Amino acid sequence: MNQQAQTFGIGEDVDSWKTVMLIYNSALKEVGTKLEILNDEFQHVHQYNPIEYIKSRIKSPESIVKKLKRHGCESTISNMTEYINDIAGIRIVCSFISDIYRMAEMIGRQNDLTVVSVKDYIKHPKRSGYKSYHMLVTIPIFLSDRVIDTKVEIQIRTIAMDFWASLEHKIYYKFEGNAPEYISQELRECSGMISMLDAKMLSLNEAVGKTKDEKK
Ligand code: 0O2
Repeated sequence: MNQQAQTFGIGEDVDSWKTVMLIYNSALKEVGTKLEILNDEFQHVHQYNPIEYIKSRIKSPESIVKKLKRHGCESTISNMTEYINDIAGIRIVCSFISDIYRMAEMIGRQNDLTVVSVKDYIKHPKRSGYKSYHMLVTIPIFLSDRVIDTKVEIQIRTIAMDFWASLEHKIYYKFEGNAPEYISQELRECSGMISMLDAKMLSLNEAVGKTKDEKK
């Protein structure tokens, strides 16, 4: 039977909190499995793992309400599914910057995923110094009587970018977004150091690869 896919936030028989959470959780499982398969296949072909680790989470109700407020929207289920893109979020942490783009390309080639948008905060860091590669994708979730295209935000970053982002997140929230300028400035400087570290690690890794090839 061919079922017509319904996009979350448009088809309004997805009305209860529990149903919505069941669907987002299913989307996280589907995308998580896909990523593990890609990583296993990569390991099999290249004897190398591009992914260090994967974390996934469902956004907390408090964060959803806060974000809706920031968007100037009422806290309703339909606003939440329509306007909040990162209710289901997966973070892929890679060793090297080159792995990030490799992963993004592999994800983009998956036929049953639709890439809705991409934000490259590595090439274009945020003013805070934040760096990461974000992909908003939808994945069809097959329920017993309908198919729901569900949004998942994938953040791909290096270990160093993840280290910076999680500390900056803690500091930012301590000051509730109003950190003194010298702290923001120092965080931006730390972000620059992280980029140098990432670049250095990548060049060392490439140098080691070349040495290995020459020995063959
Ligand atoms: P939390 O608590 O991590 O969930 P959009 O509606 O998608 O266009 P949005 O959501 O602001 O607007 O998009 P963006 O910029 O892609 O940010 C999404 C997420 O990226 C954030 O979710 C953070 O997780 C992370 N992020 C973005 N900017 C920063 C930053 O400057 N520092 C840190 N540490 N993380 C950042 P939330 O909901 O804001 O927060």
